[in-house]
Amino acid sequence: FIPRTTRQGKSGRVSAQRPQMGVVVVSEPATDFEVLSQEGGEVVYNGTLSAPMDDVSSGDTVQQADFSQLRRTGTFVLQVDGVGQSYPFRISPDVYHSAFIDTLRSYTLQRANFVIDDPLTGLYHGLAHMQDAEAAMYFSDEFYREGQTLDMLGGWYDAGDFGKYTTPGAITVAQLLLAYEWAPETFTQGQMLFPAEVAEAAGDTELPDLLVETQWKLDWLLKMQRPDGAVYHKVSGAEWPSMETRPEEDDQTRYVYGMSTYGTGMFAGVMAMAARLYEPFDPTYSEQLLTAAKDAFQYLEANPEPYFREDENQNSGSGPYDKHEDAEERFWAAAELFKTTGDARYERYLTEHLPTYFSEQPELIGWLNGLALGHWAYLTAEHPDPSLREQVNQAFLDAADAILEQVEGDGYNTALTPDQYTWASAKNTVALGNLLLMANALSPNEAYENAALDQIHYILGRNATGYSYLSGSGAQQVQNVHHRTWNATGVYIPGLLVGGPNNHPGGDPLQQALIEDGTVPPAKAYLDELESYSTNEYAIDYTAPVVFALAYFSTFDRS
Ligand code: 9MR
Repeated sequence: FIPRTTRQGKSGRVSAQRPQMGVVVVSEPATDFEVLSQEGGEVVYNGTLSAPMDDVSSGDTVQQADFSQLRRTGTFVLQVDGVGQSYPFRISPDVYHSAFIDTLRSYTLQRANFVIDDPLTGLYHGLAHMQDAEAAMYFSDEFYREGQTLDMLGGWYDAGDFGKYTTPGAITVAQLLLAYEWAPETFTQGQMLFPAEVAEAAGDTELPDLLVETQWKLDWLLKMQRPDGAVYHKVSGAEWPSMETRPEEDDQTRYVYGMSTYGTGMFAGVMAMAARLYEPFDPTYSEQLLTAAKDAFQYLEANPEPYFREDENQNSGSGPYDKHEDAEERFWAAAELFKTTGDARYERYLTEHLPTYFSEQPELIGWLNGLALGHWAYLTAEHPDPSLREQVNQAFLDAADAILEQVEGDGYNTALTPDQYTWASAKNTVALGNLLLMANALSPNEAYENAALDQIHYILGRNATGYSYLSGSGAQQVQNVHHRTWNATGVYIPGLLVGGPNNHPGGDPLQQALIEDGTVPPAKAYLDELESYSTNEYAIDYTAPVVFALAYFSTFDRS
């Protein structure tokens, strides 16, 4: 029995068009359902269940309970005689508010090289990884020799590990900035309830909190750029610290690892975007960001072949994030620079070097693919070529229609096909939903919007395991997240999206054992266990699309 969370309209009222729906897992078909107020058990709604359907990804037979007509706020339970009662769920205009703020705050709590002393969660750790001030080159290139040290202080830790990586960093900041660009009024000063150290460091800036926080990562990314414009891939230790290691205790040498052209493209994309958005607050900083973007792009222009790291095999204490092609990221870089500067030479680069990518269907935004961001930048640039714009528009809508078809045919209305329960499936679900929100902006269609909201319902618990994959939200919350700081301090950290079900866990032995005999369906291939890093780790790029979606769906008290 999985209750569906409820969305409120932008007006702050529950909108009549937004379906509220629970999913009932059945062994014997049932016909009717009731919604009861939690206090007092008063029946507030009676309805008829949809016909049973077999859900392929979960192996469940499910029926849906639509109670869109229920117009009351409060806390309720859904009941089906002979089947049981759901978890209590709330219908209220501010139902996503705390999840939204938690996801924003999660970035502050991931800061590296910073004292974290957070009165809200109780999380505390001292200054850590200060050896990043002298991160050692792992290899020699034409600029630095092996062992030479560079200042790489700053940024966020990537995940449950302490590595700092360019590509998930860039794609994360880009999605946060996109959320800001869509609805700047959603992001205010004071909303992130910064711990005192963060507020103090921010000083008397006019920036909304979100841009204070993204600047923390942007500043680090700037340090990752080589003198010739290319961008190094990561900074990390050469060994994985144990899960009991507090950040302050991890005193191993930290290294700078080799550059990639796909990362250089992502860097150019996010810097060009940031240059545009910081401009009204800080023109000098904006200029610095734009120069960095142009330098990175110039490197790509001069180096047309994809390139991925001279030290590719060095992943013994950090993630590979390997991608050996870079066309999508080149597209994003050029399109974003075209949008920010209006300079036609960037559009010319696209038509000369990447002509087929205008009509290529975008994939979900993630470190593996930046094309959707490039498409979006081109679609929203001031003077794109009308026929190329139409190609991009059509490709975007075709991708959205395919996603919508999957969502509508799925027992739990997820965007994932049965073979898409892979690493980071929970992130992928929401990111697919976000493509629908973007499509809705191009060609308004309520079905797109509702299907995007379905993905938020999915991660918050209306799914085949019943877990909310977002820590701190939902009825059955993840408890044993693969996160060193959480585990070593024992402090529950809200706002972290875990990977979710994963039917292709690679080397994760726990998860491998779970799926080995083939009886666990893909949508249930999940373990809420500390060691299950392929299903239960969090990463900054997992939560990023959730911020975008929650910014879209939340209305909160701005008074
Ligand atoms: O999110 C990443 C996923 O897409 C990859 O398939 C996986 C294996 O390479 O790595 C995931 O990222 C991890 C990274 O490599 C290291 N930090 C933790 C990340 C989340 O598990």
